[in-house]
Amino acid sequence: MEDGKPVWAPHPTDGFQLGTIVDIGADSLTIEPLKQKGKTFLAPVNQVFPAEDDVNKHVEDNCSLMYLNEATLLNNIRVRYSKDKIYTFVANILIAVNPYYDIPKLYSSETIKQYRGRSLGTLPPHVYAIADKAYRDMKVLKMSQSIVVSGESGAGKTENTKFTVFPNRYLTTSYGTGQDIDERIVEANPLLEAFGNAKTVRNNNSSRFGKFVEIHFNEKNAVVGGFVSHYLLEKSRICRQSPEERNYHIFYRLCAGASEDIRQKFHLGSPDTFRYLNRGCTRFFASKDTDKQILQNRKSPEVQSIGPFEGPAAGRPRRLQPHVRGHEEDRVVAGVLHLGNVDFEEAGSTSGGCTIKNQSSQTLEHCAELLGLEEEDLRVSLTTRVMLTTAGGAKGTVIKVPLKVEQANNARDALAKAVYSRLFDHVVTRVNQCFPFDSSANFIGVLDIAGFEYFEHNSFEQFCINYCNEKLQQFFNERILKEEQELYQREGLGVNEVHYVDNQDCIDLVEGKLVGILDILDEENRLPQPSDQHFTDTVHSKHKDHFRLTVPRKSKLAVHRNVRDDEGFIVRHFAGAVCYETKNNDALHMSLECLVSESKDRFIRDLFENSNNSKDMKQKAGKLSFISVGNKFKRILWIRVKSPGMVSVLDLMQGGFPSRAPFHELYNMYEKYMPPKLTRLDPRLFCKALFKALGLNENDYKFGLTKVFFRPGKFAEFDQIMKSDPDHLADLVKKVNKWLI
Ligand code: AOV
Ligand code: MG
Repeated sequence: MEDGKPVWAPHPTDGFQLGTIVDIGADSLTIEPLKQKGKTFLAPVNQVFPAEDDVNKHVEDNCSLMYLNEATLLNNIRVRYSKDKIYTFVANILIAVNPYYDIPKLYSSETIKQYRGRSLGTLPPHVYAIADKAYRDMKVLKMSQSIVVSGESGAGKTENTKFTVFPNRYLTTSYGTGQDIDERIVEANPLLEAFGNAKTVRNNNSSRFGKFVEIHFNEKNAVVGGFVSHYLLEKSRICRQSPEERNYHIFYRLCAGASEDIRQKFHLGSPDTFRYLNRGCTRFFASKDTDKQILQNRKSPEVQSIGPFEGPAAGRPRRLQPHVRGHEEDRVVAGVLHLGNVDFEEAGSTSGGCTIKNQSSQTLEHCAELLGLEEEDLRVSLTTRVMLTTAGGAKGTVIKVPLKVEQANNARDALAKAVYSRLFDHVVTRVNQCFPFDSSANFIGVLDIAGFEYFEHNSFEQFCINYCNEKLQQFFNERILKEEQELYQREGLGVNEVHYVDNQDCIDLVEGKLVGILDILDEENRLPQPSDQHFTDTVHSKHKDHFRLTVPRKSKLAVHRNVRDDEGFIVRHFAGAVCYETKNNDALHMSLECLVSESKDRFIRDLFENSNNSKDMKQKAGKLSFISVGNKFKRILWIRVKSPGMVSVLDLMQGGFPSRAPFHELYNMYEKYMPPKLTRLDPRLFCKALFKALGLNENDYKFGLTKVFFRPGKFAEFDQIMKSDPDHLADLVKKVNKWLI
């Protein structure tokens, strides 16, 4: 970095601030901020980055920056964002910033038309450009394509997914057949969001499940169908939310939007009257995806839009029909709410067990009625646990063990989680039944999963989500690496290797054979008496000095909550360290599971019988497994700003030639400094002559077929030489002339 040249230095709230270096220490630099002359501060050397000459200029592809680093990338995105240009490329990756308002015409049908059939890079960055690229690749390569959306909660993953695949959106609008399949794919989404999205502190419409949406095309490349796979619905939310968060939207819609008739039939009251809602936030929100419809007309179409499945007219794809009778799904949702209100107290006897508190309230009765169970059976199953005993040699004697209050609470919650998650499976199955599927040749898939997350308490759910993100990061690194290498090859650079640090060790820690955390967990479950503590101990003992794994320190929290401080482990992910608790209260007792799977109610019975076995689900099961999805990814969309993921991509690119400029652009930029003799050359030769004359180090740049590629920072160095003092330039011109002769 040169004296007096502006640099980006860390700023406590803005990320980076402009300044100049006034002194250089052993491992830190003294910076004087441009805005506060005289107020110098120290910054670590590796957190100070060279700035572009004009910090108000922006580029569509970050790779055309003279200096590509975390700070210039952020600044470029910031400048663009202030002009409502929310999309930016980094080579083939698209970065999107959430504008939190509807930018006029950004997604209009005119815009959709513009992007149709146009190559990536010919129009401003847009999610439509990625969608069209996926479509054209599918057509040319005759191979299914996938788009991966990633980013932290609230980044805009789901919205961008919708702009890509859901109706009136890019793929179905551009390449639909105009039949009602397009509309059907649209109808599916609000339904999925009603059951699988919730208000969190980060996002009023946070997706609490991952999904892979496929749009299917026939031989002629027209839209013919769709399929949705889902995974990892967050179950803990069904029973409890943080004070500022809510349960799944459907609960509130039912409480507020159901007709009087239904309210009475299902014994519904306001959200405040239900334990599964009233410990979280019970307010309604007017934003477009949460409660607007309820608040506007006190009626939610979702509540009515799926009813008993009427079966297809022969051969005809089915549609999600608004229906008038049944309300099966709503009934189950109401059943879960009433189940949550069942309370236990210590039994007066010496049994050590518990009984249902406040027996005169009709909670248990309502719950049993809605779930098609006998009240007495439900009472017994919630307060006792059936065990097989081998005592006294009498094999297989069934005994009923009374549950303590805390155990009964856990059993009740486990039942609620099982019922609701089966219901969610069913909703997805129903959605899929509405899409035709026969004539598919290829598909374009969009993967929208929950981003990396950590809370005060992290359970197995966060562990799975973060593991997924770790895999995604790895896949992404490999993909970018491959694409960079392919580009270098196309341009004839003769560079084969780009070095970077990967996260394989973290992935091995999770999925390694026998010693990986997942295998250890499986093994634990096979023991006669699995225990949280034994599992935790095994994890620690198998990975004693693993860089990625540590024992949590004794925290105040642990003391306070009466949890042993070693009941868990800390994993150092690419995106940060997360402490996972290993206590497991979720197990559904066999007796409870049997009870509901033998419900008098056919709908409930089917939930427990079919949800995992339906043919469709099985056929598609491969897609639920992350790795097989990973192997199919072809096209990448990356929605992420100022995240460890983006930084890691930059790191990766720094190993190669991250800055690039087409010959003709360089020609236009520097033509005016050069003598006519040189400017008569075609742009490629012009650049060659210039570089040769400058005597640039050949390791710092490479000539491709259409562009010059620069090592990190070298583009800017070159630019500086070109724009330096007149004497130097005259000298340079002489050199060029000499070289030309
Ligand atoms: P997420 O999917 O990335 O979070 P969403 O896609 O739900 O985030 O975006 C959150 C909210 O931001 C949306 O409800 C919109 O109000 C707004 N928004 C996002 N992108 C746009 C856009 N391009 N134009 C206008 N508004 C937008 V999470 O699912 O929490 O990880 O689990
Ligand atoms: Mg989402």
